[in-house]
Amino acid sequence: PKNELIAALRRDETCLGLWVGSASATVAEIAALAGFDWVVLDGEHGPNDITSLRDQLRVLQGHVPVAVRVVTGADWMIKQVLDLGFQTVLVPMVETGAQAHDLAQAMRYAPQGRRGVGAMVARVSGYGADTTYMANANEEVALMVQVESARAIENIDAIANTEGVDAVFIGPADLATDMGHVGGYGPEAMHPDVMAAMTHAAARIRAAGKPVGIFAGNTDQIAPFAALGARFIAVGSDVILMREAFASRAALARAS
Ligand code: 3PY
Repeated sequence: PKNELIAALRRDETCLGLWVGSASATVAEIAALAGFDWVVLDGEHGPNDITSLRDQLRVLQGHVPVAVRVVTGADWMIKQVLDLGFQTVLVPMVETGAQAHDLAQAMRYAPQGRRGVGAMVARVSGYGADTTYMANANEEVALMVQVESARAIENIDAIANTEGVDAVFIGPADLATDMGHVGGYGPEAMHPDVMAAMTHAAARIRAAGKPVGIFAGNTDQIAPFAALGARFIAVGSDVILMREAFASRAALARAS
């Protein structure tokens, strides 16, 4: 199938998404129906394994485009999520062009890369029912790399211009923390030094012709982060939203 998410980003459309880190298929199912343009399943910080990712993908597919954030860009991990049927893979903590190039190779079959063959018996091909899968896979998978350290910002041109990198995602929390503004989901991410680094990175990513992604840790950050030129914007996280809703209901009930 066509990767509708990367196609929309290449048309420069704004795509608003939800971060799902609870590793719960029920939460994923609720997210599927909530009206977002995409959902990302967080395998880096959420307590996911390959079977929890599969179960969440099953309830999301057909409703909303899904991306997965892997723990690291190791070949075996990328292979497993692609064989499950994820098309868009977000890899955290990418700091150099060489790393980005290596990840691009892991995502695609030869001659563009070195992805292992096995998808023809995996979920992504209907367990072999879709014999056309391999012919189109290299065009329909999308690699998003996350830049979230001062070193990554220094190397932004090399990373963004790497062939096979389809989008670059700025991680404000990690970037702010790496720059000495620890935490990163609140005002730390809006510190002028962090904003300057993100403004520079976003401009360079767009100059390379690649879509810019970003995570807004709270609603105050959505507009300023969009103004950087970001189009792939996570506007909330299931865990944070549930905590806020639970705490506010408990407080309201006590006050009633
Ligand atoms: C960051 O903000 O550092 C992220 O990786 C998204 O939560």
